[in-house]
Amino acid sequence: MGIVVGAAIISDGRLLAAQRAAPAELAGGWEFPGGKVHHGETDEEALIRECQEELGVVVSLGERVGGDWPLGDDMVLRVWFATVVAGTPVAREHLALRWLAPDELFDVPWLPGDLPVVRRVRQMLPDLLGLSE
Ligand code: 9L3
Ligand code: MG
Repeated sequence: MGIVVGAAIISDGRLLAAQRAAPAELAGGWEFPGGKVHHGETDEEALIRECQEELGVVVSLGERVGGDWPLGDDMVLRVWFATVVAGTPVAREHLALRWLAPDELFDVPWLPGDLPVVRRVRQMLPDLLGLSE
């Protein structure tokens, strides 16, 4: 079972969404930036590495978003909230980036595997931002 990690990066109350460039069947879909955990690294190390590689930023990880989210039959997605502690995200490997306000979270076509995670992020966001609904 492959483990894929993703970052729900929050800044100024907005969530960073990234549009995949590849492979062809996923291109154009939006995701939490991240990628596969390599042998010998922890999930958290992998996520920090992926954010550096894909976005050019250093992130600090916060609370986990739910548990293992299925990605097909052979991978699971694990997502953490994160904040940027150095740099400004740029799309090094993605087609585009967008900072989505809470009322824009579903304005992009999320990858099917990421969509339920976005719903959970939506539920957790008020607490995270110190707001009440
Ligand atoms: N994937 C799905 N949602 C995500 C991420 C980061 C990745 N938020 C899927 C796409 C690929 C696989 O996991 O099928 C590995 O991702 P990557 O290493 O190509 O980013
Ligand atoms: Mg990736």
